[in-house]
Amino acid sequence: MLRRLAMPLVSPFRTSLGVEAARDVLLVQMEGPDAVGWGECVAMSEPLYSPEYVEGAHAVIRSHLLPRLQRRRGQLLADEVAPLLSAVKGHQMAKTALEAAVLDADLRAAGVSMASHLGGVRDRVGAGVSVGITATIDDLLETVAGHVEAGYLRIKLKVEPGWDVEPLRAVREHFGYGLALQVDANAAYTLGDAGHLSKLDEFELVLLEQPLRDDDISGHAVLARKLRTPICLDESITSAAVALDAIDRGACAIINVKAGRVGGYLEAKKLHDCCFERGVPLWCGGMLETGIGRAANVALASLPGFTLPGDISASDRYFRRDITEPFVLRAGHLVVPQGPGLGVTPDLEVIDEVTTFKEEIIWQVT
Ligand code: SMG
Ligand code: MG
Repeated sequence: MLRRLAMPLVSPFRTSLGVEAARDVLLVQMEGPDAVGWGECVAMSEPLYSPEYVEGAHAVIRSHLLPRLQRRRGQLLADEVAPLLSAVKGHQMAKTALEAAVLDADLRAAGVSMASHLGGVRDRVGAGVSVGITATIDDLLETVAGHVEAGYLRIKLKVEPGWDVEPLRAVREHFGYGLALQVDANAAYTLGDAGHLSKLDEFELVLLEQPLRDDDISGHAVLARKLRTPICLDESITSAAVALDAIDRGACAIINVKAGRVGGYLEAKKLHDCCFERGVPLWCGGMLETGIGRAANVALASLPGFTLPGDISASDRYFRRDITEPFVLRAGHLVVPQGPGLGVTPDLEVIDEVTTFKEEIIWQVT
């Protein structure tokens, strides 16, 4: 079954791309032979972060992806999903949701947690928080203070031209240099801004995330040589192979890993393994996930190469009421679920309350 949910956010989230006031979530609920599996599609409502968007993901799943899985006879295994879907170009987030649902169903039936299946080595993961662009510097300082008090291990500020040096100076003056601080531009700058971006070096940031356009790997390599601040790529990294190419070309020193952006948790694991081997630090990105996507991210972040705190905040950072048991911040960490599959239980009553659309798709296993 495909479901669309409308989840109000506790406060609007502004980035260089626009403002999100509610999360329009697409969920895949797959009835496996022995268990129900869940997958969350992380596409946003508009195609601004990436070319994918919720309506489009829904359409491509219904018309092009599910039929390719349904043609396969017998019980479908999670590692067959990506090869079966590979003829369809792009649509990584839609593909990821399907693979995640199949994987969750398989693992729940087998009694194995997603973390142990992927090769997790930690029972809790460090939590960072992403702070949107605020109306004033005072609002920003107040927001950051709340997150620091809550115990988040690092703060990420969204930046854009006109909202970078000044807010960073204010945060450093107020909280000092002991605070782990990084910024994310969501591709809002050009190489012509290199001189301006080098002013960020004095703030001793952990990293500068995706300053330039998604398709500009060579531009990032040029910029990286001009800055002291390490460059981290997000939007540009669409597969393990692209990640290796970007690293080899000196375009980034750190990678933000999002399964939805690379086409699945299994591809994300592959990306992890290559980067871990090369000693490239990783952290797990976020797309304002509900408990379902968050559980999968927490499992992924428990792999050994995830050495920096991720954008995996507690559920209450975004939602007053989550659709699974909430993830709670404990001494700056989230506990990795150990139960079968995602290890969290989707609350059908709550899910039904926020569901705006349901589409039953008959799964013909012959
Ligand atoms: O889940 O905490 C989260 C969101 C983290 O900032 C975050 N995500 O570019 O990394 C990113 C953004 C993408 C979503 S907002 C457009
Ligand atoms: Mg980002």
